[in-house]
Amino acid sequence: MKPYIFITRKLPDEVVEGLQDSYEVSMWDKEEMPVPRERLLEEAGKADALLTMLSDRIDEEVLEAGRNLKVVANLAVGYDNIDVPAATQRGIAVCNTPDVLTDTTADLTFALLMAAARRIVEAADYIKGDKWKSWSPLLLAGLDIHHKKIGIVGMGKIGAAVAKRATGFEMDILYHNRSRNMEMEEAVGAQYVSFDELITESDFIVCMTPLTEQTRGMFTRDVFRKMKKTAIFVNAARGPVVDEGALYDALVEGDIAGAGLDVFEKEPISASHPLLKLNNVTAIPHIGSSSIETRMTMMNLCAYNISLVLSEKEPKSLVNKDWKNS
Ligand code: 8YV
Repeated sequence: MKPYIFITRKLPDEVVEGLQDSYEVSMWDKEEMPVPRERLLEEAGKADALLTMLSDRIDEEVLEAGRNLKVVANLAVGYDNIDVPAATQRGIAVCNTPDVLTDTTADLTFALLMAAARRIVEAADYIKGDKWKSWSPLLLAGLDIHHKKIGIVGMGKIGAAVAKRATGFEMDILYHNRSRNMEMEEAVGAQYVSFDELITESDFIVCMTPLTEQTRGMFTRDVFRKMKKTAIFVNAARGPVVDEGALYDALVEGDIAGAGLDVFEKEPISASHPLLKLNNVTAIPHIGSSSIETRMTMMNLCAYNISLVLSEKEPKSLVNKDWKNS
């Protein structure tokens, strides 16, 4: 009998076909997301490998159900949806997709910053909505980006790639991180500062931090109040790092000028979400790594990691280095 792989979302045929020679593969191919809990538990009970999405909660219950489970390959660099210690305890490898999405996500983050600053979405709606009848000097005037101060919270690989892009706009770069990244400081001339200094001094505050118990809810109303009134807040990391109610109030009451958001507290959000009612919010549906090239590479990397673990080889990108020692 071939080992069994369950994939929690429909993937392109070319990715799945590559697995079908050696494995039995099935997929959740419905619109509904995430996979209903009962089905996920049932599949985990049969599977040797799971190929999962950020929207799947892979907690202790799922891992416990996975009697034959050897690997969970998450289609993301982040893995805050997976109980990694519980997987390690059970000798299950957790794999992610680092590096391959760094530049794509940094491109999108910068695009979001630019769109929010220069009101690109509002301007596009204006012209398509047939409102361009006249002209005034301040028609759809936005904020400059070049020579301004960008503050990056979370200086991992994607944060560093955003900083690199900021040098092209001759921006001053501040950053805050758990630890200093001297190599990056030298490469782009970034300055390490406290979180307080970053939020008070920056014109653009870009959140690139992973979601952890330390970062959950770190952007509070108090934090937004300390920002410049002309500041733009960009979040392309994780929604729950921000208190969304506080962000809404900050935008409505003018604590900050605008926000560019790729991520939300609870995804997907509907059009009735309060933040989507605001003109000073540029919102997109969690597409940071979504270029065709990068998403294909990410899917193939997940498939490759699964095939490596199932043939008792070391996976290419492993989160829990100690998975075999449990
Ligand atoms: C996801 C992301 O890959 O990699 C991450 O951590 O947030 C995105 O790139 C994407 O949302 C699919 O789950």
